[in-house]
Amino acid sequence: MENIKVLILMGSKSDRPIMQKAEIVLEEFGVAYKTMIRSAHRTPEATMQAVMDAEAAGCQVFICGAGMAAHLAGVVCSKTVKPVIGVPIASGPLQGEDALHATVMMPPGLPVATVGINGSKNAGLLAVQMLAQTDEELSEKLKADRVAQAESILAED
Ligand code: RP5
Repeated sequence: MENIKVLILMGSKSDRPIMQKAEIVLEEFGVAYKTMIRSAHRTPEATMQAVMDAEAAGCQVFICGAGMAAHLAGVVCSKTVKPVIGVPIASGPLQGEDALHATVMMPPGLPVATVGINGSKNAGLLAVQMLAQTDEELSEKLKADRVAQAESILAED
């Protein structure tokens, strides 16, 4: 794995259309990332290996998207002290209610920063904000993005 700042993991290729919104944000902000399909249940060993490989490659933030009994973010959190952002994905009959609870209700001591159901754009932005703590250029880009958002709302009158 080459140098990266963020690793995006998702439980299935069916999660890709949602998780691509996080990729788009990271690309817009020029943040190096890698995306992998790894499942807490279907590929537990490979998931752990991905976390270790990413840390060795300089990864500072993990973004994990999964649906249904979504344990991916929690399992990744068990293996790293880097921040983990969980994206509950609407799939299956409960349409993300299950994934939201499975992702956000971590036991005390193992925090996962959970965004809303299908909230992968915010996951990408939150990862950028975390990285911006030690990167003034990223911080300035975030401020410019907030200004652009406000201008776009005000222009809708
Ligand atoms: C979860 O089960 C995945 O994250 C996905 O959201 C859901 C369904 O997976 P597939 O059956 O589409 O592979 O593990």
